[in-house]
Amino acid sequence: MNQLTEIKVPDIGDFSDVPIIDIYIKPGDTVALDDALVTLESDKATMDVPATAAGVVREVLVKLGDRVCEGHLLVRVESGVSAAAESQAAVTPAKQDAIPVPALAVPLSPVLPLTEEKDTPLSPGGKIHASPSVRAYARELGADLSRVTPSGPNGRILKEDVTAWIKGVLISPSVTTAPSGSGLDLLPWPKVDFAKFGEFEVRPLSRIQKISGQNLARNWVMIPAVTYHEDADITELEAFRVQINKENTVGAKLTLLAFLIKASVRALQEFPTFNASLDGDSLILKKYFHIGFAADTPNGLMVPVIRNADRKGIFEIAQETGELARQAREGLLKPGDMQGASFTVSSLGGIGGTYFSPIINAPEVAILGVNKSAIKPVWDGKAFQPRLTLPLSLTADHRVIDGALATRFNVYLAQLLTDFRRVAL
Ligand code: CAO
Repeated sequence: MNQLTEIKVPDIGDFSDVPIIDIYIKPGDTVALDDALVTLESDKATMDVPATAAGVVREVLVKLGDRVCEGHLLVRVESGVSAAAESQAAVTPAKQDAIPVPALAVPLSPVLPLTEEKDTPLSPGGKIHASPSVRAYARELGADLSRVTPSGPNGRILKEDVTAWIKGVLISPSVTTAPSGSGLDLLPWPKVDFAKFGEFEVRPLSRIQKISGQNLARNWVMIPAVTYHEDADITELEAFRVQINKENTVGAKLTLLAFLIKASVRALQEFPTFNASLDGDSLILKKYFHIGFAADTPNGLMVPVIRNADRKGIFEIAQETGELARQAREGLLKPGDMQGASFTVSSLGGIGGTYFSPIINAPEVAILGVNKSAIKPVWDGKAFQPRLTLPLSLTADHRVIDGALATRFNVYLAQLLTDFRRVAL
């Protein structure tokens, strides 16, 4: 049976009255679930609005340049008229509808094949049409806008054009000026006919996996990051945590994560360069302490943020992490819940592991990874003592934080966790 679905601007966090800078569909087009319909652009980010239903576009109720807010009607889509669209809708889990639109748009343009002419500016001396946020993005990636092919209206360069250009540079050996063998002349991604080797199934990545994958890949490639390890003796802290949880039967359960966030804030106050972002030749030192924490969800990794963690007690932080982790698992987080972090804690302690190398969440400059605590023999000068030992893995951006500073931070953090009274000093 045919059904007409109205697709509106979803929750877009703190943004309102944002212009539509691109429209990808027209009446009669067939769209699949999650296809980008329009792009909105605030002064901070571009956002794609995805199709929440598959089918045929019946009406497009906006035009380029219109300014919209949450709830603004964009498109009417009729489902059940296209076999292709129907089958797509059938295989895509309805849960996807509940996933909030990410703060950063998914690049939509295909990777531009680089040709020899790409070395010649596309607009030599000419005017480049790009918004301030696209210019900032290009600056951050080192992209020369005069070489980027615009795909927006009136020759406007969109964020995805910059991404596509950078991707093209990365995959094209012909444009690198580095000598062969320097490590930058990358081979193309291997294409394998898996059927030749056995049975397999194809499972599309979730929307969150696709978005976080792009962010992780950029951060991995662009940040010269080093991971530093330290062991913290948390024997007393764990005994304290267990005792408090026994005494407290009504409030939120205290997990180690809440103590880690509180101790991290104290360490950030002591070492302000860890609570910073690089901006060209300057360092932005933040006076606020918003701490992101990685949450494992069925749809992929999400990083909700505890705001002003310096002004919150351990119980409040524990209650908030529990609530935000629940919302993350149920796909209920809003974009605003995941924005503005100044430092991130990624705790795998409930699962296990010894050490790992977390990837920095740009534009932050450091991230703390934590694995499972274990009793280890520690020499006290006379004998080995069984001590509960927590493995810490701090990844830091070497452009901002060198090894000596990172190790000082780790040692300090371990001291705080060993004797939590120090947090109050
Ligand atoms: N060592 C030993 N035990 C630990 C521990 C640690 N470091 N951290 C947590 N635990 C224990 C908890 O005490 C709890 O035990 P009890 O049920 O007996 O009290 C159990 O492990 C489960 O804890 P939890 O993981 O549910 O709770 P949390 O507050 O520690 O973590 C959250 C919450 C959201 C961080 C976690 O559920 C999660 O999603 N972790 C994965 C994060 C991730 O994927 N990181 C990798 C990102 S890629 O860089």
